[in-house]
Amino acid sequence: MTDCIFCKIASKQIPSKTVYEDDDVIVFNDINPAAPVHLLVVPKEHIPTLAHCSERHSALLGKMMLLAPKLAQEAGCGYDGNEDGSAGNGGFKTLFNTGPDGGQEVYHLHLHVIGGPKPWRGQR
Ligand code: DGP
Repeated sequence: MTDCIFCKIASKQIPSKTVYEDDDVIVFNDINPAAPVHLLVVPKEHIPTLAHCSERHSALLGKMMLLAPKLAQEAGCGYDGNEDGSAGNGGFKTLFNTGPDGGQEVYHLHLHVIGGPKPWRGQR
């Protein structure tokens, strides 16, 4: 979409601090980070919101979610809990804001990956 800021970042018309990219997604640092680590996982396809996703987006959404712990680990805020999930340190939030009441500002689907030592600004 010509007027979409994240489409422009994905097509390199606007620069960003990219930390990961493949054929389907680009991941870059949020311009206004809420925490020491604040990544945005963005599909290259223009999809306005999570509410616009359908069955055909299942693999893409799965890829986005599964990238989160890997990228968090690389960024230094992975979760190192035991096999059963207990007794670990570190960790991160994953967040899709959807629509005005969901706090969405950019209408191109994106997954926030937010982490690092607390306290953070905003705690969102
Ligand atoms: P949301 O409220 O979920 O739509 O979050 C949009 C996020 O996108 C917000 O945290 C700031 C970030 N953002 C907006 N414009 C740009 C930009 O041009 N570059 C980068 N890196 N991030 C942006």
